[in-house]
Amino acid sequence: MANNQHPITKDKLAKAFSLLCSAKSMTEIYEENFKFVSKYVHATSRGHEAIQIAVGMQLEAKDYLSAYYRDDAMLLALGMQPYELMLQLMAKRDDPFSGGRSYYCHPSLRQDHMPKIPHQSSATGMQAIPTTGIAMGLRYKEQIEMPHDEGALVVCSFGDASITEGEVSEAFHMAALKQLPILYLVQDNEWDISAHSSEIRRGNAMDYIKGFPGIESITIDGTDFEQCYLAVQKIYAIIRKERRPFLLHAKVPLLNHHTSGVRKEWYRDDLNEQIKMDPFPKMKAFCKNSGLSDRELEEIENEAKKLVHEDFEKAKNAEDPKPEDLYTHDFAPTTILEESGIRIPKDGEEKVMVDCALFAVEELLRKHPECLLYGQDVGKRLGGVFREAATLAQKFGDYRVFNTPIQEAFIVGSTVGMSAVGLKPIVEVQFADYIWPGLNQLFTEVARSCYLTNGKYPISMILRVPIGAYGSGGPYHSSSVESVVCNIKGVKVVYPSNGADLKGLMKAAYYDPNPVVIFEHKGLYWSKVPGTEMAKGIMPDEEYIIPLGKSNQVLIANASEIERGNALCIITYGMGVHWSLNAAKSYEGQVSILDLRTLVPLDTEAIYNLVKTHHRCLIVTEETIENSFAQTLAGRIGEHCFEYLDAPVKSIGAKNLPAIPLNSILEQEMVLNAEKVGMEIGKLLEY
Ligand SMILES: Cc1ncc(C[n+]2csc(CCOP(=O)(O)OP(=O)(O)O)c2C)c(N)n1
Ligand SMILES: [Mg+2]
Repeated sequence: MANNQHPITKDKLAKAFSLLCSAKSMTEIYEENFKFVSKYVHATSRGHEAIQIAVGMQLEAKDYLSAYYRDDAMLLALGMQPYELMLQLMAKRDDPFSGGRSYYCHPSLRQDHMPKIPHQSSATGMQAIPTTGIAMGLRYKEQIEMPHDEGALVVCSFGDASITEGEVSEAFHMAALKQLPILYLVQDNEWDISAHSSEIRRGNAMDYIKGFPGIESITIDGTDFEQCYLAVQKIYAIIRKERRPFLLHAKVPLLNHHTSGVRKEWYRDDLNEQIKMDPFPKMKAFCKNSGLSDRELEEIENEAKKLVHEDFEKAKNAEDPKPEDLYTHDFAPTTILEESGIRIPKDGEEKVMVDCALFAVEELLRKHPECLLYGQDVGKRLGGVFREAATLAQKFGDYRVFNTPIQEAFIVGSTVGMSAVGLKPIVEVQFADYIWPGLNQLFTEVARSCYLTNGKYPISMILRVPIGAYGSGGPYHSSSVESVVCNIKGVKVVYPSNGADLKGLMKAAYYDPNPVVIFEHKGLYWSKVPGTEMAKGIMPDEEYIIPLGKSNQVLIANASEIERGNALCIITYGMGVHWSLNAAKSYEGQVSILDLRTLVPLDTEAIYNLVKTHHRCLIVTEETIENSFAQTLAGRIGEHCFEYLDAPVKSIGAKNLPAIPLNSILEQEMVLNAEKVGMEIGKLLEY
């Protein structure tokens, strides 16, 4: 019974009851106005309110939350107003989360006096990794004694069916391994959409979590507010103090539709049973037992209803986004706009490309405690399978430079959380061939965060990706993947051809507030491939920085050849630069070469200017050519420079086959080389 000695004081209980009434009224008003509100899909908390309110009410401003699409009662408990939630329901301009870009109850919050909510997608279970990344970031700050909020915790909320997503296990694994201050709240209503738990799982979250020693778990009746509140209170206290993970399994009924678009009558036979578990009458009874009178409760209920009705009308009349609102916050603005520092210092040392990257990272780590590096095998003594991070763990410690398990999704997606707490992670997937398990996180969580939070949560991270074919790497250590990555809007993509550029671009990527993928060609790392000596050279100084999106002309044809129409320009990047430079030796003075260095954003100005003066253009890529970045570029050049062209824009790359074979004869047949590029130059000059 709640009295003023009880942890749930009468005031708190009245507040909780009021929140439940608001959430319930919201479901009801949405139902009454179904035709109007179902223009945009929504789901509501009906049946889940008690646990959500218990979790939301006890969060503090220093905490972090990932709430899922059914958590509207939890958002009310944080202090959000029905009106604010309804602005998102109707996708209005002032929707505080996304400005009308995302669905109902897809929150993101960054206000001093409230818990913080970074972006999370609508993809079930995918929030587990970013949210666990927040907890990892909080822990890191504590470990290296950066300024931090003592005892801050993280809550990751999801439904029972979403935890069967594979990526959730990566998050649990890391939370258990690193003992992170996070609560996983699983709201178990026994339903996926229409698939009942009896059809799609053997055990529940409690069984599953046993596979992750170090995560304590309890199961509760998620409709009993008192039980929920006390359990959450206890768990929060432990997490705040002991810094370790928990899973709370709350059993709840789903009393409303799955979503506005998938109606419960279509597939459910358990509604009469489930209604008996309704938390509303239970909460009311608890309130009465605790000394709230019928009149008080009625007043609270009426008050909540009134507010919800007023807010609904107000939200209906709120302004819609304007067409021009579409274009804001795709990227956060960067301050790095000019090349600066010294590219070739007088007393500089010659370094291979891989060491230029290593020094760049070392300089960043030395300067910025918020910089850290993790990925497979980058820590301890090895320092990366290419030794691209050699010595860094010894120099900066295992908290800052560490090995992860083989979990590309976690490596990539955790940066969302790291960035949300003010860190700047540099992470790595071991080979481009293995980027695929991380691409879901890159696309769904990382790339869209800035845009879908209306600029509140840009993700500052670097993803280093060793790439490229180089001496019989075979089908799983040779692939090129840049076209796929360039297609993910919201990510910048860098692909340098030499060490000086890699160092300067790594710095710009670090200071860029957006996610940057850096492709680093394995064949250029040590200039071991004949003809790639230009990839090594004098290493630039510490201040050297190259803005993203600026290409570099690495070969200039003779003005007289250009004037006579005897020249062409090559647009290329990565290994293509080296093939082209070597091929151009047979056409002295006739070839200009533009090294793009950055693929997104693209230096279109330099490209078009060069094409307009040369009238012939060859695009060289290592990728298979069909549907590639290179072909798109050729199309763009055709569109913008048509009147200036004396020949079709030609793009060349690898043969269109699914994989680069192991056998060196087959590999050479498939991939370009200087000779093949030379032949194309000849043909294009003669055109
Ligand atoms: C990756 C992904 N696959 C499928 C969906 C479609 N989907 C939306 S909700 C849902 C069911 C999730 O059930 P659960 O996690 O138990 O949450 P509940 O809706 O029951 O609260 C599915 C399959 C999705 N959003 N994301
Ligand atoms: Mg469910």
